[in-house]
Amino acid sequence: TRAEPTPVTLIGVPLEEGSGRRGCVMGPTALRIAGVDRVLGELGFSVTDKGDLAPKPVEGLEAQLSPGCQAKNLAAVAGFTRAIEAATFEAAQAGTLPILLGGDHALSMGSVSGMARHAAALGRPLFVLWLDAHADFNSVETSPSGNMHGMPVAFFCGEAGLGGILPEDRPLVDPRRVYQVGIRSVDAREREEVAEHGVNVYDMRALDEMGASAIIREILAAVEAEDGLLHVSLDVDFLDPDVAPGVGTTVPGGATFREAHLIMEMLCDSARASSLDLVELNPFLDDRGKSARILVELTASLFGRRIFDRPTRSA
Ligand code: 4U7
Ligand code: MN
Ligand code: MN
Ligand code: MN
Repeated sequence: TRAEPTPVTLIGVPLEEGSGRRGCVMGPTALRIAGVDRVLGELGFSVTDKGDLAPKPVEGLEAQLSPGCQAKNLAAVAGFTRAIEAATFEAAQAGTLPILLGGDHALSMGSVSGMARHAAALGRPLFVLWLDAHADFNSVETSPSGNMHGMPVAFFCGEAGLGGILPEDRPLVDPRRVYQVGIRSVDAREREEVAEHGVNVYDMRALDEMGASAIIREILAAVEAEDGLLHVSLDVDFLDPDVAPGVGTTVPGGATFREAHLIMEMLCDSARASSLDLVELNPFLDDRGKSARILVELTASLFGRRIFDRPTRSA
């Protein structure tokens, strides 16, 4: 638990061009209506809402793609990536904890890259906890869809084949510091890349066999061992579609609310989370605001709401 809580910066990202369908552009508004700023305020945090980001103008990137490679809506996603990277870096440098209100998962190209630059400035390693049904490790070469929300992990590890969006000397994330939980849909070539680069995958079977608490303890031990920063990226489809239907890429057999809730409580106890993405919420597909409300509940747990106080467990 923190003595003086770190102020929080909300950054809205009305991005849907990275996904294959419309609707994620409404995500930031739905999260605000569900009360993300209000619950954080009630928990004692000072909250600054930067409003919704506008993309920076980008030209000429398409020309760099080799034949047979695809990245749909590259200019739009690239423009957002530059704006998100800068806004996330600035919020972190100002001593606040950035929360990205998505928007599709392509936004993590920018948020994680911004946090990687912040961590590099501190001389500390950045770890990423990726809560998702998907590995999001496709490149412009391996992607079966061309949708860029399937590429962010490869991007911030420097493996997406997407040059020219951010400076070539940007700090990358070491794939061995990426921890994925809830994975249950991986493409054939993506699978090889994930293994080759040493991404740590706790798939749905691992979650069933080990339980959330053993998994999170292992991950936190790795982060603590290197005194790392920890970026948490929460894709709505990490959750089972019965729990959170407001997402375009539902995959059956996802995490329960209780598993997700426990993960957030344990992360809160560790006080390690440096930044958070809430992504892939598609309010157009949601059931009466259910998924937006669940994301806000999970955020509240990550920031200290608890059922009863208890002695702090050792990590
Ligand atoms: B999400 C997919 F082919 N792998 O690349 C792709 F199955 O951010 C899905 O995790 C990506 O929701 C899903 O298009 C991206 C597909
Ligand atoms: Mn994702
Ligand atoms: Mn996903
Ligand atoms: Mn490779």
